Amino acid sequence: MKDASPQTIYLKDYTPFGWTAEEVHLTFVLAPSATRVRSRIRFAPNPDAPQQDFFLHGEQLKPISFAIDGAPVSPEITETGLTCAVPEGAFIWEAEVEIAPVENFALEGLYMSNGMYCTQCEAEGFRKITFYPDRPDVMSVFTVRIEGDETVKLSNGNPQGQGDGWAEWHDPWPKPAYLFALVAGDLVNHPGAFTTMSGREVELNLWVRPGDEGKCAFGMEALKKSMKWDEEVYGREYDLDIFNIVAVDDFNMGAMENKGLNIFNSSAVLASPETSTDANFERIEAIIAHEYFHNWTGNRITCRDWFQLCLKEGLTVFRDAQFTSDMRSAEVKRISDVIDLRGRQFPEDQGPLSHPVRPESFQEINNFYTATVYEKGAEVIGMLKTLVGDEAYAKALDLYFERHDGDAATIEDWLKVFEDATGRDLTQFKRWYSQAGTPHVAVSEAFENGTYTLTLKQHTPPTPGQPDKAPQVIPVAVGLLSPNGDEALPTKVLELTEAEQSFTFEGLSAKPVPSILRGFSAPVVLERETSKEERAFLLAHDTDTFNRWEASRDLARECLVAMITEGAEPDTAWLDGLEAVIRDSALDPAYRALMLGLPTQSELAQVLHQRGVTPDPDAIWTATETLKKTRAERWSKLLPQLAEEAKVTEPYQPDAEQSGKRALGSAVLALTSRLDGGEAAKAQFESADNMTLQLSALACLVQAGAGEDALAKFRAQWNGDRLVMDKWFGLQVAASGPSETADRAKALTEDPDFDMKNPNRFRAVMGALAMNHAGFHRIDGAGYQLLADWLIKLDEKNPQTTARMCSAFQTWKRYDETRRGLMKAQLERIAAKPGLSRDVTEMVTRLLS
Ligand code: 0A1
Ligand code: ZN
Repeated sequence: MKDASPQTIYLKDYTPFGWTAEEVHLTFVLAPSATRVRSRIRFAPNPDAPQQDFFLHGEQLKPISFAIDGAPVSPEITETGLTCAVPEGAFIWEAEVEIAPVENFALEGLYMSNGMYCTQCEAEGFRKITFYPDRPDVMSVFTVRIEGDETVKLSNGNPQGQGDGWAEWHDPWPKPAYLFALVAGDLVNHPGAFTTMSGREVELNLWVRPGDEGKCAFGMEALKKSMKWDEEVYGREYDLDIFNIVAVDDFNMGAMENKGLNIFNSSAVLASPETSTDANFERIEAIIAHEYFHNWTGNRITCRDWFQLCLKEGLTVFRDAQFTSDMRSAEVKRISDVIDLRGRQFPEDQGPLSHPVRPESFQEINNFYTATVYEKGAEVIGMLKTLVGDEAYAKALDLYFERHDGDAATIEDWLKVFEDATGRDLTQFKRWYSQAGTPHVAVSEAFENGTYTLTLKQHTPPTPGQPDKAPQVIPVAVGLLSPNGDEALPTKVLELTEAEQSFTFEGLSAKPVPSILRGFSAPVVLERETSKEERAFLLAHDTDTFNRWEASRDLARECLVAMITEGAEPDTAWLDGLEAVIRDSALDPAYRALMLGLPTQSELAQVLHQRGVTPDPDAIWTATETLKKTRAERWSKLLPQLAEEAKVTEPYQPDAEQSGKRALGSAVLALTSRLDGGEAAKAQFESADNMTLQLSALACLVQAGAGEDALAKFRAQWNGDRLVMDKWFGLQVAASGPSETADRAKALTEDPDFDMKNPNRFRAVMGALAMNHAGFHRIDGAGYQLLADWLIKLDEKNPQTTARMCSAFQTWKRYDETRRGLMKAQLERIAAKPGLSRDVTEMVTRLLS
């Protein structure tokens, strides 16, 4: 259990460590409950640091022995580390400690997953392996010896030798301890090779548990594509002789970029057509790219301290999004990213957990691996690129790699590179890193004598600790359309820097229709009173594919809001406009599938709340269901035709073209199931030869209340496959009706295959419960209570995953008094639990604040 008396750490207090770690030698003698870790480190005084005590982090370590320059010493040891008197000059530090990986369920430090040893050291896990200055600005060259009976023993860098019961690794690149990794187990390998742009041969390996060999080919190809792309687009070459990836079943996050030895949650790397959906394939390709790209943006250039997390994460998410856009469809990727941003980051920014992209304080850094740091961090880089242009962006990145290679850098360093490369003053732009909250941009317009004026006003609502906000630099991409649908002005980027600013466009023969925030050029909420006719016009004519989709999304939102608040009928004019788009077979099926999507129920709750209406989850659910049914009935003749168009006749490929068709097919099947009670879904379920078709059919059947047989069959078919069974658990909760969601989830937690210690399985059930809006918010509080029960239980084992899942309660203040009271009571119950971890203490305190 962690130290529960929380201490706040501030960015402004940064001081460098008093020593440099010049060389690190580690020896691991592996044993499940008594692994010995011996360290030998050469420390030298750091001339740039102020005078300080010699302090090394260390948690939950059993001390065995300590020596300095060969002579035994007795440091003072506390719960968080040790202090020791040290010589004035350089010295050799030696320590031996004992740890128990088999008892480590927090999955931080060295732990075991299905008999295999593995590590997770970001952010502060290395201190659970040995005493060390566990901070990213202390970088060192590591040599590692592993002793144990396991057939495969891996660490960072290049192999240096191996023999009976031992293996040695040497990583020539100085790195912080958070990038350290070790894996040992009886694993099998899917090998590959890559020749770099300068002609070096790199050995590639994907290590998995026996039985998973058939799920490696796609990941290996994704890795090679990523390596090639980073050479071609960013000029970045891989820098070791070997690159290892390992799949583990028990992992808190998606994956980890340890130098030369990436460790992946098996759900983020293993794939086969029979067991993985198209969405799984796409996610795997993106995560492999993300971790690989970290080799430069994160590893070669790392962060000075954890406040700078967005330096590596924002940039790497931006890079992986560029990669996906290049490999697949850029328009589909952009729309999907915006849906995700609005679904995960906007609620964060609008609630009690709101924090800047670069936070200024934290108690537990693991609580800041958030959508704000990652996804908004990537949006900030996208805006920077839009503002300076593609060429200047490329120039600035070259300068960044040249200037900071080998550094532990800051956001100031990053922005200075752009200032030097472009001559631009980025002082105001920097507010994107320090101001929390989503800016709102209100638009008004005027047209007189051929001159069209757009007036933009920006305003960011207060967030915790930040009542007043200064104006930010907002790139607003705008295009103007003539009344006949032609483009009167192609896309132009307006730079909004003031609280209020007007932009004029001259020489227009008629009042144009503006298309604003094209491509979603900034992560803001656009406020504009627009007529339905104008939106329908944009839906029919906008040349910007993002805004064309956005027009339909706006109409869908307005239609649902009117249904919820006024009991209005579905907007048939919008449905007709939308029908024209989805009928257009010249358009990409994936795009048409996105067009068929509706705002989520949680997004509708947020919109209502913003308009001063208390959201009623049941009313939102009912309106959404009614609209779905209306659409199905209205388009009943069109559906078979679309289903035909969506058919794939070639053998399964998880590429953009085929998956786009299947996405359209599954949207059509969901509508059809509202008319035929699940008949077509049943047929698809029976005949499916890939997981995408099988799972979408199963979801329709469960949703239609006709899923019991199929669920049993699915379980019998996939019982031995942990990743597929996660889908079985999750889908039942996700697709069930609001009155039964919590009961279903509860019953599943009693299933013998429910294992709370496995984060994937826990999230499958509890994550799906939290995401099922009307189900989670059932008025008797059963959903809240069930989640809180399990969060309390899980915290004893795995504080990190527990803390992340507390965010399910982040919107609690927007609901009615009854629900608010029920959620608050659950948060207070969690907070009152004796021995609560530091991670969860921080989260519930912020949520209740
Ligand atoms: N750096 C990884 C994310 C990550 C963060 C923390 C972890 O454990 C606490 C694990 C992974 C990435 O961005 O992919
Ligand atoms: Zn990352």
